[in-house]
Amino acid sequence: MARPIFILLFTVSLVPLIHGSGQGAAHLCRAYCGNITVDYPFALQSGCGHPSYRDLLFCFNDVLMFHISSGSYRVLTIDYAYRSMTLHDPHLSTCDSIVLGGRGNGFVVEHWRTPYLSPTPDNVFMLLGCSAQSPLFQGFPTSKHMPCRNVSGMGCREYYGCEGWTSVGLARGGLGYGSGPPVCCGLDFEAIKGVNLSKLECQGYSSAYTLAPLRVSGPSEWRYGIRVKFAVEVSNDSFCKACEATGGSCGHDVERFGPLCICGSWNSTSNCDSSKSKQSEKLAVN
Ligand SMILES: *[C@@H]1O[C@H](CO)[C@@H](O)[C@H](O)[C@H]1NC(C)=O
Ligand SMILES: *[C@@H]1O[C@H](CO)[C@@H](O)[C@H](O)[C@H]1NC(C)=O
Ligand SMILES: *[C@@H]1O[C@H](CO)[C@@H](O)[C@H](O)[C@H]1NC(C)=O
Ligand SMILES: *[C@@H]1O[C@H](CO)[C@@H](O)[C@H](O)[C@H]1NC(C)=O
Ligand SMILES: CC(=O)N[C@H]1CO[C@H](CO)[C@@H](O)[C@@H]1O
Repeated sequence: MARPIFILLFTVSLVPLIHGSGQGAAHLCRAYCGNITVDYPFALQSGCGHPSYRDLLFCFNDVLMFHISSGSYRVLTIDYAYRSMTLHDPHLSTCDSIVLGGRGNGFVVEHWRTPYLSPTPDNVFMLLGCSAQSPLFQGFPTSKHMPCRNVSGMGCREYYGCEGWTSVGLARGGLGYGSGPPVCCGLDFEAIKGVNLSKLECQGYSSAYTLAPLRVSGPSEWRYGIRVKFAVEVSNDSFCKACEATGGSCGHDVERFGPLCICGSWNSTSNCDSSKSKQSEKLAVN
């Protein structure tokens, strides 16, 4: 007689348990934009992902956009294993097309985000048409001691060989050997900490990266775009691992930015197996 009632009670109390600790919440924060997967530490939803990447990515008509203080960039790829992403700025100069006139975004990250987001050390920024008064050249009395250099085997000497120079009225080759500042100055991001074209008094820029250890022969084969690395604190990664292991999705408190494990119908500050409501559900089952 008591048996059917017991089974009924057992089943009813088991439902929220399966829902809470099952796979239901695990991918609650995962999203897709076009063919790009947006997952921890990134998110498209408020409260999801790591707080350092909040208000960073937006999806418009299946196009994933990356927004920082210098502007918006299209996200081409996100590599979660190597913690890097590649970005595209339509006004960035390539080998075929040199864009002057200061319309490019450059690359300036909000100060609070810099520990978590910066261009990779093997990404070369080539600043184009900078004035002699540019802060870049201050403190370098002769053109022999410019801060400009090659990065990962990519530099201006090769870039001067590009087809694009002819369309801006500058002859290919032989640029940068005059008395004034060079027309192109290659740098890694660490050297300048920000590519602000108006502050640096430059007319344009290019950015290229190689996918090491591949060696490419010339500037027509470099990949143009900005390669950015992202890093989250290791300590918070363990919080996230514990959260995901219990079926949750990693997020944060939208007001205080502390870590939060999103467990479906409720949130936990540790993981989805450790809340009072959860414990009471377990007691009910027993
Ligand atoms: C994603 O789509 C773009 C075009 O929309 C394509 O160029 C790219 O190769 C695709 N990437 C993957 C991983 O399918
Ligand atoms: C859980 O956290 C997310 C993100 O902060 C929030 O949007 C949601 O309302 C919270 N849910 C509950 C039940 O508190
Ligand atoms: C770039 O520099 C200019 C001039 O110093 C400044 O007004 C502007 O806010 C800077 N832009 C960014 C994105 O930091
Ligand atoms: C690097 O810079 C030097 C001197 O400007 C140049 O001769 C060389 O071709 C550049 N490229 C590489 C790949 O080293
Ligand atoms: C930036 C951030 O979210 N830091 C948090 C990492 O996790 C610890 C606790 O595990 C928090 O105290 C930090 O605020």
